[in-house]
Amino acid sequence: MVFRKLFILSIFFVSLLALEQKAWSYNFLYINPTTGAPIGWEPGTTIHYYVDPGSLGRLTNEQARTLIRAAMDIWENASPYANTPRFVYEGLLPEDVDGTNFRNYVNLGECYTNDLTSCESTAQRDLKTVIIFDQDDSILRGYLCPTGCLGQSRAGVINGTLTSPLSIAQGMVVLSGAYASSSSTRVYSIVSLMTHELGHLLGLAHTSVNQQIIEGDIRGYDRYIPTMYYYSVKTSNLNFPQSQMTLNPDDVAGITTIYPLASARLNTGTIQGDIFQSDNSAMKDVNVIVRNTEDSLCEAVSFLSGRICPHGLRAINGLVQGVCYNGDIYTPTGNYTISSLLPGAYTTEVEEVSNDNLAGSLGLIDPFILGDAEFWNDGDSVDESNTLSSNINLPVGRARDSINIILNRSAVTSDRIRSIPLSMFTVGTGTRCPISPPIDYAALVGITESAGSAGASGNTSTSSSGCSLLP
Ligand SMILES: [Ca+2]
Ligand SMILES: [Ca+2]
Ligand SMILES: [Ca+2]
Ligand SMILES: [Zn+2]
Repeated sequence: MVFRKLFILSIFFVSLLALEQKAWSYNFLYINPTTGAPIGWEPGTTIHYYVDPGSLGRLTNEQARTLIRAAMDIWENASPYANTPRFVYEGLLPEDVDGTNFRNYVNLGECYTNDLTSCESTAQRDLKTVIIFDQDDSILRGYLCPTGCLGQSRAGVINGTLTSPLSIAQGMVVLSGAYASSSSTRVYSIVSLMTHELGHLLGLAHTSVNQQIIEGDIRGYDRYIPTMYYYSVKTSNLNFPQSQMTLNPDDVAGITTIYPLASARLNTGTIQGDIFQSDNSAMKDVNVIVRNTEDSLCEAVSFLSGRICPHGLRAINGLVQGVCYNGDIYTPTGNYTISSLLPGAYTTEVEEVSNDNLAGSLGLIDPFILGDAEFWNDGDSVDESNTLSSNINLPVGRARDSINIILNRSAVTSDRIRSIPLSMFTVGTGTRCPISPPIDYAALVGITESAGSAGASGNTSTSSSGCSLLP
């Protein structure tokens, strides 16, 4: 049994960890090492973007521009509590960007406004954010991700300096023309890819909630996979009417936490705590998921333990994640903070990060969970049932602290339970995980797609390909 098609989406993951604990949730591309806040664009800023004048797969340039604009609208309207940057179209680039001239526009590494002369590309030096249509995939295949990927997106210029990064000042998105050419790629899958890549441009890293659905090939549940999930779920026939084009609560919490309006603090809450091994030492790099009990598959938000340093400790340059130091003593940390949560009753669980997938895209070295996945329970210790769960009442505007989990076993065993069975979770209204996209994007660009037209090759293979990563 082969799941439709899974493609790993690539990302350059650079993590600068935090000096002090701040309210945040989710996984972020950049974190200010001094303030501990996730790094995005300046609050209230507009992102002025330029677009490749070429075509994207079977889409004309105008169609592709219409769809990228639609994907921008999705993020701009993500949440009433978020002040997502506005995107402003500044025009076409002077030439079709392809394998011969891409270095003027495309970069592998970031640079900083304190020294723009060190930037790789002219677009970086000019602070021009660019959307590139890589019609024959020569930029992606030949430069950005030689093992293949559907897109690449990243910040190109950061305001400030390497040791004192402040905000994103320029970025790029490169989209695969081959993907958009395929007859099995529907228009809304292209919009999903665009939305995912724009999420990176805005500062979000990959997330993982409900990986059981992907790994178990649970048909009809793709509505519960967030846009920033580390795979793109290619929705190529009617078994998968829902795509990652619509944001899920995990995505919304993430963007709200990077770009909070003042109302976010008043209307949402935070759950935080520490994950420990059975000997009480810190357990980093486990996936922590909080779920609203009314609608637990949809209302699920995750964060990797150990991505933040407790107050007074500093991250080691982002290279050794989950380890903090005070200039002398190195301290592993297993803490997590998940914010921008709507009020309600929540459960918290830990699970193993999928070894082949999210772990690789986040640069994790040893993603195994010691022992089983388990729920948090009141008085969590080393010997209760892994499915024993207590509810956490999260009032509006509040934080619940010390939701600590002590793993029940201390070894990586072949029979360990990597994630909580889906049957433990409530399928609620799924209001914030809609089945149908709000807009018929094919119709928006004048393309007719019949129900069967795109499904022919949908189950022929499972293809996943990782791209090169920064540590
Ligand atoms: Ca092009
Ligand atoms: Ca427990
Ligand atoms: Ca336990
Ligand atoms: Zn990605």
